[in-house]
Amino acid sequence: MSNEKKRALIVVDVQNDFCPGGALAVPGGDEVIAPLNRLIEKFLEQGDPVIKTRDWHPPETKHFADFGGRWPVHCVRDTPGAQFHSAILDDPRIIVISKGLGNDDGYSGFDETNLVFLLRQQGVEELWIGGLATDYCVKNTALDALSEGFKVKAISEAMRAVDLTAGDGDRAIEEMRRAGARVI
Ligand code: VGL
Ligand code: ZN
Repeated sequence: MSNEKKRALIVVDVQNDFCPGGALAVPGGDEVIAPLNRLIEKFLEQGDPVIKTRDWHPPETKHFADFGGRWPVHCVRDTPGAQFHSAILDDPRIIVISKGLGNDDGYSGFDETNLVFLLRQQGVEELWIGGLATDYCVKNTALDALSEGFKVKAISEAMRAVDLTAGDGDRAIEEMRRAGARVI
């Protein structure tokens, strides 16, 4: 047995609506695809779990500005905007976690999902995290992972920020680092 920690890759919300042309396009959002695809291949090759999260909202939710929230309508379940970007690798071994199913923001992949159960069941200790967007779902997923006791590697080249306020992405990375993530 090697003494390496059992690891998993979390690919956060690489969906059409967060990529250029989408309803809530993250600047350079599609640039995360190439580095994430390389990692997906590597993890699958080594038999390590790969998890994709997806924002999967109902048509009416307080998450959307129309109903009192902050965001334009995006990633409504079962619509083209909620589909994974066609260039991000697909594979039957990849586990999909849907989040944001109700009235809450549901930024974190751990929020009202079975992600923690699934990771513990597989003996995972370390999470590699990238995707969209740095300042919301990536950050909240990383912070929850740290609170749950996982080691976290935040893959900076494989994430992009909404940056509603300039510098939000950089501040999010700093926050993840301060909470104990290794930024790589
Ligand atoms: C996200 C804003 C709204 C994200 C989701 O995936 O980071 N951001 N919903
Ligand atoms: Zn959302």
